[in-house]
Amino acid sequence: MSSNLRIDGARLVSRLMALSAIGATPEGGCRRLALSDEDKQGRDWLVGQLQALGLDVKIDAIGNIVGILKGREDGPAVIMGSHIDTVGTGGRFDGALGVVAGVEVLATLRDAGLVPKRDMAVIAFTNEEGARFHPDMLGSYVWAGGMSVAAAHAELDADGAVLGTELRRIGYEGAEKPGFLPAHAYLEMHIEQGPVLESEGGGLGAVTGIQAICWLELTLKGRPSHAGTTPMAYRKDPGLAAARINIFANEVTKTIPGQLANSGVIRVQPANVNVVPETVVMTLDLRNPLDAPLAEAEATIRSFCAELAERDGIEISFRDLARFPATPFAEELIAGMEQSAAELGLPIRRMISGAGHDAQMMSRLCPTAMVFIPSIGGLSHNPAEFSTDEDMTAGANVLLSAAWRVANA
Ligand code: HGY
Ligand code: MN
Ligand code: MN
Ligand code: MN
Repeated sequence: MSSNLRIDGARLVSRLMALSAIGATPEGGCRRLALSDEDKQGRDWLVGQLQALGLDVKIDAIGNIVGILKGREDGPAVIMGSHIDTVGTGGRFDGALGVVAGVEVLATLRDAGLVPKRDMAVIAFTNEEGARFHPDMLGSYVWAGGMSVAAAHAELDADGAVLGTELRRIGYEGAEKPGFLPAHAYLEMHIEQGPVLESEGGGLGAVTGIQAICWLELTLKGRPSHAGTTPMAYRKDPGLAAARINIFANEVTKTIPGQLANSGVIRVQPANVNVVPETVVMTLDLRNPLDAPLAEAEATIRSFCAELAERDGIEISFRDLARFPATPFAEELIAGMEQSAAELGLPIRRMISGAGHDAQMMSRLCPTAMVFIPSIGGLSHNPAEFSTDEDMTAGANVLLSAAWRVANA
């Protein structure tokens, strides 16, 4: 590839904006929950883009969408990708940018008449966010063999909708077996989703790996009673216990280095102003760059809950929603991202990813790395999520260079 080949930044941005119009929210973000009608529209749009490029388009049994540019030789492919599903308060860039950047890399090679030694592909994984179905990174987890198609199809959302039924409803239960395309390497471009790059004056991130993650669902069962007549000492109040657990999980982040905790879901039943709750379902999102301190944090929180249940006379049960270890990326690919940025005269620094990504799953299969671009204001999972055209173009040029190098090595 001539060293001055570049992606078409305007085309990259216009594709991203076209996708962003699907599931656009009044606040300026996107809401395309996995397997929703908006997700289907986004999928239909993407398939149309891949077909228009003349790529070989395949869909697997969990709805992962793959566009393949044939190489000169048969064998494992260099895959680029991410996801197009969003969280409920999603932005325009999380996931979508990595998919349209992969499309842009293949379009650029096609325009230049360049045929790589190896197949190159772009993939959009199903349900990366885990906002509707669990675990997160589900499509790449199934692709990487971590979860069976049957188990994934049986997953339920909070309203009892069945993943497999939803997949068929939107017409995306494909014929291919997940993982059908052997991977030589996986490269993902993504927004940082945090403040680090921007706070250091910008530049790109050569991602060294992804922190460990543990999502727990807690069901707290107490005794519904009258909020006016029941003396405090007589109450079995799961609502109060849930608040205590949330505060305790936050306290643990002060004693265990690198520990993060979030309680994003708290559902109270019967949710009446004058009833001491009967049941509370809450979630804990626990993360740490290292596995051992995360395990320590989880154990500490579980023993706090056991004591609380005993003392307050309530039942507390746990369900795993997601549990993935800290995941280091491949040194030669991280160095490749740095080399590509240097050749393009772009500043880049190594960093860990706070967020989970499909790359966390793909690293089970093949050498994997990511390139980050700055998130303005460090915001993500927020409609105000923003990255500049310039940074998107820079990141996609690094992706082009790094992917081409590994596809021809
Ligand atoms: O939660 C995460 O880190 C990812 O956005 N699913
Ligand atoms: Mn993402
Ligand atoms: Mn996300
Ligand atoms: Mn993610």
